[in-house]
Amino acid sequence: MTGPTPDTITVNGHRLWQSLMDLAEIGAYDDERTGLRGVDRLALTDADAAGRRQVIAWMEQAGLRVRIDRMGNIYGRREGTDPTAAPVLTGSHIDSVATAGAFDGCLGVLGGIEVVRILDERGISTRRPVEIGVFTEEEGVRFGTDMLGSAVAAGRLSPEYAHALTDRDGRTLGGELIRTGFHGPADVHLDPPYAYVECHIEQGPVLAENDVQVGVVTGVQGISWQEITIHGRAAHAGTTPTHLRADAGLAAARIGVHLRSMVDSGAYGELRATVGHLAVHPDLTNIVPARAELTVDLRNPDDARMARAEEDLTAFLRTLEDGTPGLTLATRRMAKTAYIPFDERLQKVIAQAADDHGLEHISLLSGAGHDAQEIAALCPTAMVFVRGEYDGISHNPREYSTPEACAHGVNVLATTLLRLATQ
Ligand code: HGY
Ligand code: MN
Ligand code: MN
Ligand code: MN
Repeated sequence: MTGPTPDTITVNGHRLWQSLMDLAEIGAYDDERTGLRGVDRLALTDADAAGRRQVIAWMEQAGLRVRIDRMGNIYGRREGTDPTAAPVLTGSHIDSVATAGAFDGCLGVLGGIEVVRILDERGISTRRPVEIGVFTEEEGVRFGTDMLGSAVAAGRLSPEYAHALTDRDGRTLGGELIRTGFHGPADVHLDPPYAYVECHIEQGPVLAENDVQVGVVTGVQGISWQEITIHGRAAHAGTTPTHLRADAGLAAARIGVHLRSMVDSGAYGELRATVGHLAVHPDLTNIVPARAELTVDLRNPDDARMARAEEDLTAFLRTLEDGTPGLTLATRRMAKTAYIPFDERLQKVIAQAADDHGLEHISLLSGAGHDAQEIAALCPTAMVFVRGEYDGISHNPREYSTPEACAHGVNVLATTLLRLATQ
């Protein structure tokens, strides 16, 4: 049957948009260079804490019962008629990178709250409870491991490991949870939900290229993060002959070039490699760098090819070290996740909801990491992608989805959650 059925529900797109804009003002900054307004709300900073308090207020206004666990994960719960039934879970994250837009993660959290508001306004009760999760440190850019809160909730990482992680100023995540008041009492291990569906911006160009409004996500590619520290020898840039140098800066540059040659070789399938952080010390024009630090972000939908890329990079680092007297390299594993396929039955429920809303949709793999890839260890999991403008740029103040695109995605989420919660 095509076309709207009674459980094809639509949300209040204007109210959703307003809450997205209001939340984006918390941690907002003006980018002088571009004149754009960005968001800087790193996990467990004062801005993130203020954003969390705002989301909790909206959850409580929507009648949700709120709990906070030892990782600072926030859950808002709308009871069902059968309190013994496992809940349908939705949600995402509101922590951001330092140069963010208004939508990454926030759309999934505020979209979930909007779904609950509509269920109440329409007087719809569901057998299953509906819960909205707000997961801590999804971005991983402050404490170095991404999808951290959801990985602990799903039992892949321990709270002790997470609490001990430090930011670049040496502050621990555990200490920041206490300082901001988000070291909650609730059990950090999530009871397996009935299903988890997350709505998120695509953060890429595929939906727009195919001129469709909604993406049914088939899975998330694997992620490998490591930090490399290179120790060389400081030396005068003018007086030191090249053959006497142990140049840490040069070694870092060679690693970046080698990563690109690995990608271009095609030997690692659809490998993507990024050196996002690079610092040399003492970072002065006329001194050969004594030390360099860089991060390597690898992505690959094929776990075997990812493993081979990591091994070959390690071998290259050894060659670099052996080939330069006085140079030593140390690596630190920051994050590692495998390719995660999403639940096919849930993907069909999402696709049917999109059809019932008359929305064109395609299936696609997620290039970005998401909390859903962690929660998938607990229950059937899938995602709804929302189209982005400007080639889907993200992790940038230019990140933008139209009010209509956001409403389309959350309407599909709402109808999907309602259908699952009445099963
Ligand atoms: O890194 C990622 O893919 C995600 O945005 N945390
Ligand atoms: Mn995100
Ligand atoms: Mn992100
Ligand atoms: Mn993500």
